[in-house]
Amino acid sequence: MTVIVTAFERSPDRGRGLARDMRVRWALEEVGQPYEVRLLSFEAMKEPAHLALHPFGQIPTYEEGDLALFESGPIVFHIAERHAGLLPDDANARARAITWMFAALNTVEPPIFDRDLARILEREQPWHEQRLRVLEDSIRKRLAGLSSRLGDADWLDGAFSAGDLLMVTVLRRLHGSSLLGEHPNLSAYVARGEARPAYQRAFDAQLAVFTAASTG
Ligand code: GTB
Repeated sequence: MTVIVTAFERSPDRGRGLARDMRVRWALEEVGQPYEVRLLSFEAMKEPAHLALHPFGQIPTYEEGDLALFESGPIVFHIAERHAGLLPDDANARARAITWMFAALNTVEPPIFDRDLARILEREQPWHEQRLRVLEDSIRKRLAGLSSRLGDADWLDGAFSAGDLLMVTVLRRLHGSSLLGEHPNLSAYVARGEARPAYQRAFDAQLAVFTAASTG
């Protein structure tokens, strides 16, 4: 059955793979599931046809036959549950991998995403610097906990899992800031994720969309 994922027609990240379709593409590549992409303009995302798939008018969505999902976390979870390769078979190890998926999205991503938003939307505010410091303190606390848990392991809990996949996509947003560099083991962890062939196929696919939109 054909899987269809939605993505930005023209991603504001200019092909850096920071939009959340990237994690869905990566998961599909990891499990060897082919997919098609429906590209959407910002206007099309708010039209009834897309709102029927996504109540908040965002990307990504996932369609597979008569199943339609929104939210990158549950989409990656669905892919990981249906195909081998992203969740361990052992029940306890599986529960721990799922815990890391939630930790990436609920605990680590919020201050990282808020910092990016603040840098874009609140730059002119008189309290901008103060807010940035608060968010960066919060990120530092999360990274310290994560770094100490990861230690010198390759992945968060044994073999690479959907928990690592989500965590790496979250940490990638810190590229270009010194925050990640404060923890060499986390920088190496992100680099390890990005070196995976499935990651590279997903990255190249989303970059090709941006390149085509820029040259077309
Ligand atoms: N919680 C949802 C999920 O995980 O799927 C969040 C989905 C979401 O934020 N989607 C964004 C979107 O559709 C794109 S990914 N925004 C359009 C809108 O809300 O109208 C967020 C994103 C946007 C831009 C960049 N960037 O330019 O770097 C990175 C990430």
